[in-house]
Amino acid sequence: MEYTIVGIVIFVIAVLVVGGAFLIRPRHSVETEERPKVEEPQTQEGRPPATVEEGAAEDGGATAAVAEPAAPTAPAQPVAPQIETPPPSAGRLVRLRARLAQSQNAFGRGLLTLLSSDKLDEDVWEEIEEVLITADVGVTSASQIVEGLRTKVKVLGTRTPGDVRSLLREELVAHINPDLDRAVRTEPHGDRPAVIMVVGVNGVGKTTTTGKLARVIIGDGHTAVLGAADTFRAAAAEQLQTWGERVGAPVIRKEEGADPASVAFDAVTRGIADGVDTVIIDTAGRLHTKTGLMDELGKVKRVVEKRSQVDEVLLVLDATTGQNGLRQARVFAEVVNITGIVLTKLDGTAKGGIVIQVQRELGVPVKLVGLGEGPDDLAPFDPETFVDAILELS
Ligand SMILES: Nc1nc2c(ncn2[C@@H]2O[C@H](COP(=O)(O)OP(=O)(O)OP(=O)(O)O)[C@@H](O)[C@H]2O)c(=O)[nH]1
Ligand SMILES: [Mg+2]
Repeated sequence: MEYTIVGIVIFVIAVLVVGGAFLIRPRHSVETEERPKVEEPQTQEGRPPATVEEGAAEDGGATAAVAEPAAPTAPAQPVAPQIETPPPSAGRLVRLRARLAQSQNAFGRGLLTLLSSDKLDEDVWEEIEEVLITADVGVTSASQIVEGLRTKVKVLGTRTPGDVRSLLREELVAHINPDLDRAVRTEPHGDRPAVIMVVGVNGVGKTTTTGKLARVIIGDGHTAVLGAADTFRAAAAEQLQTWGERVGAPVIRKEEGADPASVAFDAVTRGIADGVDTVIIDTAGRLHTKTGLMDELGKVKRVVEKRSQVDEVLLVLDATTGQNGLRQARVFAEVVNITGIVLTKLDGTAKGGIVIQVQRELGVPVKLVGLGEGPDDLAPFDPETFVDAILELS
């Protein structure tokens, strides 16, 4: 009986074990067959993208944007300003001559027409002198030019249009004086940079010229630091900063109302530390008294000279302002030792004769001319190219 009970128990256990084996089928393989295949998003390198948390853990969150590959636009990253490479300065006046020819048309054409008159009588010579004076050549130079032309015409006898042009060309070039040294001194002295101060009354184009000159220097393969010593307005430093950033030139600036001399000093100190070739210092034009002007510019110069010599003091003069501009230029020339003139806005005036007058009045050469508001519209001045443009000679 006992054997029978044990046998029945063994049979029941056997039935349960075998039945369970059939009933409990592996679910895993079914699932893999039935679940639709989901593509894992891949990065370009073929790796699955990191999650925000992973990116953040690895590099402080800098790569967080990578965690959202499906997003059509990634969040904007701070973009480093694009540094421009300005063109070299050589041949710029030739390239910009069309602007000169345009604006000086009245001047050059008027003279050529009068000189080609059949009869050169007293009235015609007077008219010629008037055209010269109207073009801001100055009274003394105008009468000397007329004298020179009268003598040459007499010697020549007959006059072809070609003769007239070359007579006039010769006379004008001689009055602009091609022998003057017009090089802007931008070369460093050993471990000291060259220092250029840019001065002039307000609105003439000092800051623009400082920016354009930095581009000339950098375009010619050298380096520069800019000093924003016009601390009258915060906007002045801002304006210069924009110029500097475009060409990668550091701009030294301080808060509005800071001492201009200390800005200039810091700019030169930075120039020495960085081993740059040239430091250019933009100054303020809003000075109401001659004493104030003398004090400020004198101090800037003296303080700069504690670090490096001042190689150039460039006086910026707006060519459209005529006699008024000249009067102001004279005041500057009395308080600082001007080494060169930058004549701006020559693109917007027919009064190019001011080149002759300003050199004569101040006894310093025009070294650069501004021919537009574009960043590369500043050109080294060359008397022959200038006169050829006025007379439309190629
Ligand atoms: N057409 C033309 N405009 C120029 C030239 N040079 C400068 N300008 C313009 O003249 C205006 C005054 O230039 P700025 O460089 O700000 O003059 P600034 O002497 O620094 O003026 P302040 O800082 O106020 O004393 C700007 O609108 C310049 O774009 C030039 O050669 N031709
Ligand atoms: Mg300015």
